Amino acid sequence: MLHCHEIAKSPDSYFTHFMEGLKKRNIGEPEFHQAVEEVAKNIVPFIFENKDYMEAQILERLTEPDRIVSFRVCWEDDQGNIRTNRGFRVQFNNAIGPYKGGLRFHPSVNRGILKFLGFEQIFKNSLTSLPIGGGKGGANFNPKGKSDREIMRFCQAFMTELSHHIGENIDVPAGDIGVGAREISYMFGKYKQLKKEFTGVLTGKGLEFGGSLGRAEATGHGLIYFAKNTLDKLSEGFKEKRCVISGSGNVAQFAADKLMEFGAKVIAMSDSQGFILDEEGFNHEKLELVKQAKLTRKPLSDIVEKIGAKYFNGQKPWGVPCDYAFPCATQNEILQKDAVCLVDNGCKGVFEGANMPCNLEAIHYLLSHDVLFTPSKAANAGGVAISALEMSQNSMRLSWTAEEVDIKLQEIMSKIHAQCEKYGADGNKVDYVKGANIAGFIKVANAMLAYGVN
Ligand code: NDP
Ligand code: 2IT
Repeated sequence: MLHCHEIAKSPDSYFTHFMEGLKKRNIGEPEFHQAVEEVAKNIVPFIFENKDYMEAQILERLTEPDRIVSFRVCWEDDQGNIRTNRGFRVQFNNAIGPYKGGLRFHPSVNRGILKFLGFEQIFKNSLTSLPIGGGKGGANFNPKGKSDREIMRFCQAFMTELSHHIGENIDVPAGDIGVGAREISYMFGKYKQLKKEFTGVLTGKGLEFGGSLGRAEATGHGLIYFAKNTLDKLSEGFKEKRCVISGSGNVAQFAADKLMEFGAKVIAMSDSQGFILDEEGFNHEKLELVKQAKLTRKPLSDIVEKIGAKYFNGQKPWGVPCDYAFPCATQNEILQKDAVCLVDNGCKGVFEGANMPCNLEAIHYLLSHDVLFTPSKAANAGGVAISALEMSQNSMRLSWTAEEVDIKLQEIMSKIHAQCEKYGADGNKVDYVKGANIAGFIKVANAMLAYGVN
């Protein structure tokens, strides 16, 4: 094995050697390779100028999770059949606080996807300036088509095992795809019963039992506050701007809500089956129909007539001419060909609400065509930030008003923007990818340096 000073001749050779090693050690995990590559492109040149980080092997240590637990989740469906799923928790890094990150229930969930999400979460959580480390978990369980009782039994079985690994000062999960307030409630109830304690072990809880006002809205609203910060800098605004959103779940709904409040025209939303195009623009009544459909896990095609819009089955919305695009569904939903479509149709900004919705080629294409681009670890950090504030409120045993939380959310998103400006300054522009990666890295890396070798 080559030692770091032997391969440290140039950032390029270090990067190539580092990525080769990472891919060899993490076979069959393309999403994890992608997330690390995006970060390493910025961090390798940075650690060349800041050799303490290189000598302490911080990048190598940061890309190896502290631990991963994988477990069987066994439950009974309504017909009395025994069903088995696989659950995970990736505890990636707790240098600056307890592991923190969502739980995803989706049939695609596997170890590599949760490692990419947990890795991203380290940097995102650091950017919030709050004391939270990085983690992620979930199961390859498909909530679609399941009865409420089946969802309950699955959540309880999942928590029965997960409860051994989490705690308010150890690891505090929350929601993600397929996990909202209902699932968090079932899991919280089970944890409370098993441990005989009432502690803030999950966030995104119901308001009656320790949830924070504004948490449900936080990711989507935070995304639009962040986008507004970037547009303010360019003396641009949202008024009458054509906005296309992918997804129609938690993040997408509240992104749409805030965009409408800022006077933008939300003309498209999507789900895993297709997209709705409404040239008039969504209003609150139409958005309410989307919320109700998604609460009962129905496809958008069911409500398209009521909304009075066009429906495009099996298609993504990136061919719709727009000013700004907000991918808020899932990873790798904007590939290079989609980026080409967006640019050809006049799109001037892409703001990531989902985690890693643009692949590396798409990001490169957008940036080289002068499209404003903000990466998820900065732009969607509002959700986990308010989760951290839910933890604070639980510790203090009090709750803040919706207005107080909203003001804090705006301040946090502005501070993240300022950190991106500081570390991503590029002439009179800002490289938000570089800024978010370096700012997120420094705090975690300094904590790791302070701890010595462990
Ligand atoms: P939800 O489950 O509430 O909604 C997900 C939406 O995305 C649904 O409309 C769903 O379609 C669609 N979708 C999911 N998977 C796919 C897929 N493989 N292909 C196409 N469409 C898909 O999840 P959230 O809104 O919570 O999460 C959306 C994204 O935001 C994820 O990337 C998540 O990691 C990220 N995120 C979430 C945060 C949160 O606080 N919830 C915080 C930060 C990031 P359908 O309705 O048909 O299933
Ligand atoms: O990706 C994310 O930041 C989340 N799913 C939210 C995590 C959290 O702990 O609130």
